[in-house]
Amino acid sequence: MQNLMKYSPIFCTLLVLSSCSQPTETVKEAKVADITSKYLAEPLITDHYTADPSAHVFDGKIYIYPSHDVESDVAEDDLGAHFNMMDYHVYSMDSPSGTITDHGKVLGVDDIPWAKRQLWAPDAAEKDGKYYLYFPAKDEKDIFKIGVAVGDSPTGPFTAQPEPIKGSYSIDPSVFADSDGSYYMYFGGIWGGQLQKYRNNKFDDKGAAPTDGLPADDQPALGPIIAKMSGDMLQFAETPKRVKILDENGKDLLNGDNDRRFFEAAWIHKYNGTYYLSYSTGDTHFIAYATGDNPYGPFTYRGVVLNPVEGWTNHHSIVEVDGNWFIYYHDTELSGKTHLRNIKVTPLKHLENGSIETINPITE
Ligand code: FUB
Repeated sequence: MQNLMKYSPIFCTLLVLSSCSQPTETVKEAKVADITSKYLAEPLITDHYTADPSAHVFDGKIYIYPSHDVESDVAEDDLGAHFNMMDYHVYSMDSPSGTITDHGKVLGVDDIPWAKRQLWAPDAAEKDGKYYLYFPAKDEKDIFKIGVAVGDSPTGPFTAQPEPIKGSYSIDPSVFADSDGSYYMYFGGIWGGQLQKYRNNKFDDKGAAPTDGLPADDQPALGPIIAKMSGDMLQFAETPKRVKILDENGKDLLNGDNDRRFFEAAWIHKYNGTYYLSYSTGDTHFIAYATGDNPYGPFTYRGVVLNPVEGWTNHHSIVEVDGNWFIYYHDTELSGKTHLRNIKVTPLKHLENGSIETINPITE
């Protein structure tokens, strides 16, 4: 039996922040590193809890689309019910070591006709001057679906479509803009993210425990799901497919290979023509990566991008800014509670042989 302590707090509370205020526009100094700290980087935002940062450069500026963590009265469970987020803020930075601006609340659960609760990790994309905010949320039946909201600016406001994306399920959408003008959504997460309840895009609920429905340990692990986006960015243009992640011998990573198999938080970036799929291994807390020669894969496991952070979850994005690469990620430095996280940024290095240098978020 795997460890069922997903989303349980690991560290005691060090500091309690107010998470209810709704600033209109606030500006904070961002600190990329502090040599007196045991952490590689410092929290970018200190007046809200933020997590799962999806960073993009739109029109020369960095925009960050994170989850907005809050304390609520929902009891903690192994499916992450206490990750009870209710809205999204958008942030921007001129450079990864510059100041960060909070553009305020851009979408709330009450603005989404089909969503009941739990606005988890979002992402955004730009096409032809329109901006698309993609987000997972639970519907009336407590089933995660993925929605989209549209705006005229990277900072919104965003208007949600009346229904979730047809054929969408599970969590952690990330939308990759390929150099040929195609857009692909990657999504999925196991345990609380419900991916194990689906086979071939069909809901097949095998039970309520986080691991019910997972393949046996000697069977291929579940992978993230990919679908090309329609021209209007509002629907899938094709039937979603499972992405395969292979080991060094060309065999599927197995479900029991917890240090390397996919759990949640898929992200794609392209470097020197190679597609890099990075993802969280969940219960073993790594951000791992695998490479392939096209968006659909298969991808071959290559190693670890980011070692475990403080807190249970590990979730990131990788972005190129003026020819340099950065990873945005989170930990629980401010709160000590795994569901009240804070986002950070640090440089990421591609090595000459195509691998990525492993980053240690805790330096002692
Ligand atoms: O923020 C809620 C969930 O925690 C995300 O969707 C997962 O990726 C994990 O970071």
